[in-house]
Amino acid sequence: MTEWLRLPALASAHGGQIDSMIGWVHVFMLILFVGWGGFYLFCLFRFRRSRQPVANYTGVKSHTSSYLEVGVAVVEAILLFGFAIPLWAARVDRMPSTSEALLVDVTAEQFAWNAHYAGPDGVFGRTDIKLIDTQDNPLGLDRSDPAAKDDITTLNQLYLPVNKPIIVRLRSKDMIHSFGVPEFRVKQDAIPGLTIPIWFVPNVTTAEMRTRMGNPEFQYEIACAQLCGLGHYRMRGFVTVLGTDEFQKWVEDEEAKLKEQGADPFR
Ligand SMILES: [Cu+2]
Repeated sequence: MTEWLRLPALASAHGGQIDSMIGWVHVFMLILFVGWGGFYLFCLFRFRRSRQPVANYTGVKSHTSSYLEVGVAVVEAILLFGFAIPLWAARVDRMPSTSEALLVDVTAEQFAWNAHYAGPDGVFGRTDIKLIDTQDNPLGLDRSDPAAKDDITTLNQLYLPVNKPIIVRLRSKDMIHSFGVPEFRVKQDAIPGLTIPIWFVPNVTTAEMRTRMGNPEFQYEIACAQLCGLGHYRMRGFVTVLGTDEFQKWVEDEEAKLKEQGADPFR
């Protein structure tokens, strides 16, 4: 229905609602544009100098324009209260429960995206600002904490299972960044000092999207959508949406890697 908008391909459960709202806003704005443009042209013609050599100090007596103004305000109120606010409320208030969703902490920094998964135990390990090492431990994860032993961290790469609610808890280490994944119709600023949760259900795997688009290189991209410094242009990450089993396999592979590293006494 909204193909005419040429929006990016859609890959999340709630995205259709956002698209239809964008579509309606465009339709109403087109009506306004044609209406106001027509009125402007009418005034240019109706009040041209040859017809109206002297200014009329009484002005317009008819109330048509007031009714039109009220009509516009009503349509805008419908857009706001009928579409925008309920949609926003559904996105923000009705978070899925943490038992049915996958929780991922995403911490933005100049100029990278750090992801942190709780691992099979479902508990996020302790992090400490003193342990932060920009190269080896950008999140300051304390591996000596038992809950942290199985935690998975990734850089600029988010792996997500398909058709499962995902809650991303967004943070920032330095300045305002913005987590934007156009195909998921998700965009949220990451603000230093705040943890902001956002949720969505990715419903098309990366592999499926590649066949659908006929582009074997296709990747979902996390674009930083706030100008955050000189390296802003290269602050991008990727999201790989995997089938449920593939995601499980990825978790197991990461766990195996962690075990191997843990066995090394020099780490
Ligand atoms: Cu940024």
